[in-house]
Amino acid sequence: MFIDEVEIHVEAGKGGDGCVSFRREKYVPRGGPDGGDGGNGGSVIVVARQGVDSLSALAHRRHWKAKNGQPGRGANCHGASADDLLIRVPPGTVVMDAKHGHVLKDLASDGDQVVAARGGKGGKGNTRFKSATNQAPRQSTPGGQGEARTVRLELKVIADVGLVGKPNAGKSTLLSRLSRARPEIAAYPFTTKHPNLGQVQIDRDRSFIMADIPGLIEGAHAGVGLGHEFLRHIERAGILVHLVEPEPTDGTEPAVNYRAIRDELRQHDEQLGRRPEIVAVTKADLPSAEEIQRELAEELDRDVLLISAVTGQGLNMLVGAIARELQGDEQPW
Ligand SMILES: Nc1nc2c(ncn2[C@@H]2O[C@H](COP(=O)(O)OP(=O)(O)OP(=O)(O)O)[C@@H](O)[C@H]2O)c(=O)[nH]1
Ligand SMILES: [Mg+2]
Repeated sequence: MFIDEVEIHVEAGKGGDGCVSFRREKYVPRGGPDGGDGGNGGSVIVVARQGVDSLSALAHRRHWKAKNGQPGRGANCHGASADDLLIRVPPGTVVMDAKHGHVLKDLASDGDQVVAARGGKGGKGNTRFKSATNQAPRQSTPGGQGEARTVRLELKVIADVGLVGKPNAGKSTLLSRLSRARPEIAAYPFTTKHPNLGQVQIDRDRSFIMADIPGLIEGAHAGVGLGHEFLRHIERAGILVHLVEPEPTDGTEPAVNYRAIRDELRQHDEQLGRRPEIVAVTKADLPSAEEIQRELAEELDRDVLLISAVTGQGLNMLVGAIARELQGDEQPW
């Protein structure tokens, strides 16, 4: 399952208590204080790591507790500090305080991290309280409490380009052809149940992230089908690529399908309706594809590409058009 929102409870470790102890050795009468300090409690740290691709692993475990620091001991032994507990999340995860709603940190890139709960400091042993006037202190301090809080993690899928279209339009096939992503592909609608991301190379130094979301159907903005939950992922995409199937198996008209998706996008979010859009008729290898493309271009009075993820036809043009749009180049293609 692709999980993009979770709430977890994090609890840092308590600091170890300081120790009260006195040196007791043969031939050393009234040895001084030798109680060591407690170790620090472990903190809970949320860290963004490339390669972690969803919050799924966190959905199964609500409580995350770091270990306590060890208490100090005699002979001036300090207690060991506990290791920090690392919670690995994908880059693009926003860490929030669930109770107060404020953002602790937006972990945008690989390696970004935030202390979600700070470990308690170790207490001081009685050695620390030794002074000229008090040679045999019986004082020590307890270890500090670790912080605890509920944090909310939200993964913002950051895609440059969002693929939209009816179920079965060929979105996943296109993504698999253009990137190394391997989404499930099948000859029936609603194959894709969660967003897939892939990195598409334009040339040696330039690339963009493309998101494939579940197919949209009428009523998607109101929660029908699967795509609605994921429309918010493409809210952040700069460009939409709208795929239109030339020969829908349900016998519907390509142009009608195109309009239906446009309506869903607009009704979900007015902004989304105004996003730059590249339209492409898919499955160019099918006999009717070329004619459908011509008709659609005429009807919409705009450019419509013709592509086939199977034969590769038109894919360079599509990537070129996306690249130009990403650069903000108004040049017509
Ligand atoms: N002939 C032909 N078939 C294609 C092409 N692209 C995709 N298909 C087929 O169309 C069917 C649907 O493809 P998918 O990529 O799963 O479609 P989708 O848009 O991701 O569908 P959902 O995930 O269900 O919304 C599969 O049987 C593909 O093999 C193409 O360029 N030519
Ligand atoms: Mg799919």
